[in-house]
Amino acid sequence: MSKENRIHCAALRDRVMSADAAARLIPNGANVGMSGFTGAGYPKAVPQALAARINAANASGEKFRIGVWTGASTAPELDGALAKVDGIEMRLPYQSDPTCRERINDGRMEYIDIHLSHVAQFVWSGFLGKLDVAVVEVAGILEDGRLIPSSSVGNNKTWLDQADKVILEVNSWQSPDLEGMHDIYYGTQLPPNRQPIPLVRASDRIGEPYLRCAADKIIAVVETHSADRNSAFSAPDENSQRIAGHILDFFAHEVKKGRLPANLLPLQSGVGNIANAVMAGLNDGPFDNLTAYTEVLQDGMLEMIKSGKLASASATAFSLSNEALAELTADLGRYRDRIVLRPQEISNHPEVIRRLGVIAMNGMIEADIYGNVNSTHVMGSKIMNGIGGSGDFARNAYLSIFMTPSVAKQGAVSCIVPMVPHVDHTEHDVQVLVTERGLADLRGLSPKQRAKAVIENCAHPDFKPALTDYYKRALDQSPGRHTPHLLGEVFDWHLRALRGESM
Ligand code: 0RQ
Repeated sequence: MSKENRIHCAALRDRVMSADAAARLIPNGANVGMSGFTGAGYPKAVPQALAARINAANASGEKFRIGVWTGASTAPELDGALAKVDGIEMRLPYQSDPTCRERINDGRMEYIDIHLSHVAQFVWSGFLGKLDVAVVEVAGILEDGRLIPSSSVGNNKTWLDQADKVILEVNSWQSPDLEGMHDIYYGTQLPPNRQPIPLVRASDRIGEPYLRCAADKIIAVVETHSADRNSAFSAPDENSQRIAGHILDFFAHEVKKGRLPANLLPLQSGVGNIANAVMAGLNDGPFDNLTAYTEVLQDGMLEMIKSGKLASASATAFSLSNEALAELTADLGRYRDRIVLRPQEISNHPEVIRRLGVIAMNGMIEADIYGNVNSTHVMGSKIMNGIGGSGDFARNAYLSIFMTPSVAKQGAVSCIVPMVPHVDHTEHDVQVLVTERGLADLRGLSPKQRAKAVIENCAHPDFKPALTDYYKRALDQSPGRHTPHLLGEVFDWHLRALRGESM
């Protein structure tokens, strides 16, 4: 496929129109399934044209709002543009946009924050209502109408299948060499007809490289040439490096004990700078011939493929800096053999994650002394991003690791607390907690043993006395001594932090 001519299907060439014309085909109140996952492969023109249309409707006193469903987070041109004009009635399943966050926390936008692996089956089963329109970015259209996916797959297969009408954005900025990198599996079914997913190695290809869409549903094709969000990563800071160091030491210990093979197990890594620092640590570390079964492929993993440390990586999306993207594009032919992009119902599938024995590593907002983790709600009520894929992986992984600096907000807030005010990952799903202070291996420990390990290994020295004091008093006064708590004061911990009081 050439860089310029991306639409090879004659029937669809007739449906090429402007983004404004395509946006006019989306009715008020529609549920719209958009492509996009961690700032990659989202539609760039139609959402902005729609936002302009909504803005005009707002000015004339007409209320125009839609439901926005995606793979995961997108970018200012989609989430930002639509949120700014108050155009989103309901958002799901994950966002990380500052304007969306503000609207959700102000109570002006509804948000359903769900496991990313659940979205497809929720839509197939109709739990989320009817999907009216799909707006999906692709890298090209073949003569027979099959679609070359772009830099993310996310829920695109489901959107194209379930929506009544489809708008395609054909983005010539996406490399034509992406063709062949994707693996779209069409074998998933709802119970009771479900069959095993035949994926036994992280790098297996079990589907086909193209997305299918019935041509008669495609109501518009919009040509674009626009870059993905591509945000820069900061160089690993001291805390991230320390966290990475603890994790690497732990892996070495587990290999020595015979609990992990010498090339570890397929790695899953969340987004952000700590995750990237862990990858940088692994790149310089002693483990070779590694594999990844993850949802997002960041700079760190690309670097590991380049260096030869990572033999293969399976994901549903890229999330790269401009420099890493240039590196990928320059050598896509070579990277294509080592990278597979899949629908998120497969990249995050519990069956596959459990079979492969994935090592899951995700960030968190805070953990409590018993190992429950809050990944989403600051002060228990304000959404940050969402659970994303962290639950899909943590619950089903062979080894489930959560990491954070021991303090947030310039040291004012402890990320280790007596009881988390919102639980995303329960004590039963959290096996290892890591801060720059150290690592607590919670496997095989009772609640009281866990509390000691977490306070001792993970808490910041400024907060250790208060946590120890709480735990001791709880042990003495709690109505039950299995997981001791002082319920009357447990949330005062957060309220005191909010009031800026010392602990
Ligand atoms: O806010 O920038 O306003 O100061 O939370 O914190 O330290 O920059 O960490 O970028 O790694 O994000 C859990 C949010 C961590 C992320 C979370 C404040 C802190 C800052 C961000 P400011 P950092 P990170 C793969 C898997 C859920 C989804 C997931 C996340 C902001 O990892 O969204 O894992 N995870 N998906 O100041 C108050 C605390 C705080 C706190 C941090 N204890 N109290 N504020 N912050 N700790 C990806 C997908 O699924 C798509």
